[in-house]
Amino acid sequence: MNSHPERSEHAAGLKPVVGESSLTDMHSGSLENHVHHKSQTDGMHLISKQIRKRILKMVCRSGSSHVGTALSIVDILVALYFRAMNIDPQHPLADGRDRFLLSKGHGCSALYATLAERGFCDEKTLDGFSVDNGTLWGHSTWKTMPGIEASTGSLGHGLPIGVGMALAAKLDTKKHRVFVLLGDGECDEGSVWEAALFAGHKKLDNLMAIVDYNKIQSFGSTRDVLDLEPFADKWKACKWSAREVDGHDLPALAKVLGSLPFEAGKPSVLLANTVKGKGVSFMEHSLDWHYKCPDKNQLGIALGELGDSGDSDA
Ligand SMILES: Cc1ncc(C[n+]2csc(CCOP(=O)(O)OP(=O)(O)O)c2C)c(N)n1
Repeated sequence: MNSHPERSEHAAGLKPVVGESSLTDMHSGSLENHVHHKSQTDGMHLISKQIRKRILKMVCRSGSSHVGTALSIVDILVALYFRAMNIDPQHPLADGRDRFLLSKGHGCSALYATLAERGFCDEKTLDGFSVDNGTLWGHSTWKTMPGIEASTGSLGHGLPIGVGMALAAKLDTKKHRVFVLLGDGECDEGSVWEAALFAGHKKLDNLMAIVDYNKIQSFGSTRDVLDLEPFADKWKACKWSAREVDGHDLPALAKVLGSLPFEAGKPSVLLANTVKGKGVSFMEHSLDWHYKCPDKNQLGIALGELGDSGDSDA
C-alpha cells in the first residue's frame, strides 16, 4: 500500500499508540510519551495536510459537495486512526478492533482519505469516489472499503448504531470501544437524544460520541437554526461525561480521545470545537462550501495553501 511516495514518507515517522501487529496490547501504550514528542506531532500535521489535499482533489474530480464538512473533521480522524484507536489495517475485521462510525456520513471523503492514508486500501481506490461507475459513494457506505463499519448519511443513525455496538460489547464482555463522530447540526435529530438517553441509562462507558462542533450546518449557523447550548449540560443530563477540546489541536485530540472513559460507568462525549473548511482560507467558517465544489483555479489556490507543489490535477 505504500506506493504513494509522499504518504510513505509522512507515515514513516509515525508510530501508532497501539501495535499494528497485535490487537491485544490496546490499552497499554503510553499515550503521553507519544503525543508530546515533537516529531510525532509534526508527523500528524503532515498527515492531516496530505489528507486535506486528497479530499480537495477527490471532491473536485467528482464535482461533488461537502468539502467544508470533510475538512472540518480531518484532525479528529488523524488523532483517532493514527493514535487513539486500536485498529490494524491488515485485519480490518479483527474481533478486538475498536469501532468507528462516521454518523455525519456526508463527510465521507475525509474518512475514505484517512483510511487510505492509514493503509486500509490503496491510494488509487480514492479515484472511484463519487464518479460514474465509481466504487466509493458520496455518503459512507458499508463494504465499499475495508474499515467502514456501517452505511451512514441519513443523519441521526450513527449514534444509535454505535450504542447497539457498545451494548453488544458489554453483553459479550468484549474490551473494544466504539467511537461515533456526529455533526452539530445532526444533533437536531431526535434519534440522537433517544440514543444518548439509552447509553447513559445502560452505563456504556465503552462508547465515545465526538461532536464536530463547527457551528455551521447546511443552511445556516447552528445557533440560528436550532441552538444547542448549553450543549455539554444536555449530554450530562443524559448521564454522559462531557469534555471540550480544540478540534484542530492534534496532540490535545490524541490525548483526550485516548482517555475513554472520561468517567467509569458513563458514556463519554467530546465537544470538538472545529472550523468548517479548516485549512483553506477562503473556505473556513463559510456556509458556501457545504454544497459548492471548487473549480480548477480554486483547487490550485487551495492546494497551494496546503503546500502542494502545484499539481492540481484532480
Ligand atoms: C435525516 C437527514 N435529514 C437531512 C439531511 C440533509 N443534510 C445533509 S448535511 C445536513 C446538515 C448537517 O449539518 P452538520 O451535522 O452540522 O454537518 P456539517 O456542518 O459538518 O456539514 C443536512 C440537513 C440528511 N442527510 N439526513
